[in-house]
Amino acid sequence: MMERRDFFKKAAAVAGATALGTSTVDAGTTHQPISNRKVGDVAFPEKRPLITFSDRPPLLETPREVFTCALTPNDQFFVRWHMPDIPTYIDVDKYSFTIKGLVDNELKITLKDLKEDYEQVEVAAVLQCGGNSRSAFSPTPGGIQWGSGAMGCAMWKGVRLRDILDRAGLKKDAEWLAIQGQEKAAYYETPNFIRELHLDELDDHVIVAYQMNGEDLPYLNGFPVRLVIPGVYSDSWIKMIESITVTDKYQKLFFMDHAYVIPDNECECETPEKKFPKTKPIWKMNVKSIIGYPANGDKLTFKSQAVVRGVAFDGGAGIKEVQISLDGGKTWDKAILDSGKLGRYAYRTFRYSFKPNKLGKLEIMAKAINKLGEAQPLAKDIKWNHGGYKYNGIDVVTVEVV
Ligand SMILES: Nc1nc2c(c(=O)[nH]1)N[C@H]1C(S)=C(S)[C@@H](COP(=O)(O)O)O[C@H]1N2
Ligand SMILES: [Mo]
Repeated sequence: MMERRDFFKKAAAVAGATALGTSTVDAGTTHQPISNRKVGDVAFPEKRPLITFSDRPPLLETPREVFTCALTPNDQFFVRWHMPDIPTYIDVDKYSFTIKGLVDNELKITLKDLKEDYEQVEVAAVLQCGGNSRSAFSPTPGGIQWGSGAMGCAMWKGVRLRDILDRAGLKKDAEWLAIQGQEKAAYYETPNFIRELHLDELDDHVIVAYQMNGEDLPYLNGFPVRLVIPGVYSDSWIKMIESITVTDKYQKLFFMDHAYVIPDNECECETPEKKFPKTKPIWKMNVKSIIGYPANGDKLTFKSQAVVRGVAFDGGAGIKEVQISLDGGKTWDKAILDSGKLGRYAYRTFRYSFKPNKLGKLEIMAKAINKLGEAQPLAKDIKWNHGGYKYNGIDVVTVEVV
């Protein structure tokens, strides 16, 4: 297996500089925004140019046109890290993660153990940041102004977390897992990136994954090993796992209590003027679709066949249908869905053919409905929250018919 270091050398050779090899940025800031969104002017290892919000930590968004295929290519898969300092070198032969705390046998699991000592499983699942599409909220909440590309779908391969915990043997008081990544906070006031999960929230689909779309995880997507929790927002999908600690108590760690939380009320909503006092962590994803083609500003030819294409998904109930409107939402027509063979946690791709019969601006809208009957709301009906989480308004692109 290639050492990760080699990837940096390669990226540096191609572009003259790699974003992560340099460390001129003061490490105290949690992120260093680049003022305008632009497609990569810095090279990131194993990545094609992506929409770049920051290089330290890397914050990279997938362009819309990638959302026409069911599996997102690894080199176009979005990237989100919280700390400016993430390990730039991992010794593959020495790497292991630990299972500790309230277990009968503390385990140190190497990549080889993971690949050889446990049953291997695969799951296709969407990884989506809770803040995906944040920039579509009105007014716009603070935070990274993601468009629709803080998401991707991959075929993940690894081992069931359950099987690992069974091997360790949970003590009878075991209730919570605290999962920690390898990166360390720059200053002691900044908490490490740890997520706490209740054991009841884990099912057999939760895996510790070392492979993505048939290859090693890309370095920036969590090499060598990350958590995959199908159907759930990705702040819980800890990358570059260092340890899993079993506890009997919830430890109130920063990212659970302060970030990635929404109002704990029926509508999960609040007003910009008044914060709802009680919060809960985001968890299951809501139903959503994104049009991959055409994109805003594209030109379609009058009276010739055009095909709208995109992806739809939800938290695992499964997509029932995707509807398209060409008249501002007055009438809706069914799009054709793919067979769904990747399973209920993956993207369903859709397509819709039509012939534009009017010259000028045309709005194309896509609305997904899941098997529970939940549908995407119109942008104007979207419920607002301070974190800018869970945006799932009906997607709209505006094209020009010429
Ligand atoms: N170790 C670690 N894991 C992490 C994070 C992080 O900062 N550190 N960020 C989380 C968040 S909020 C997101 S959106 C996803 C992003 O995963 P990706 O970079 O593979 O797209 O990783 C999650 N896991
Ligand atoms: Mo995220």
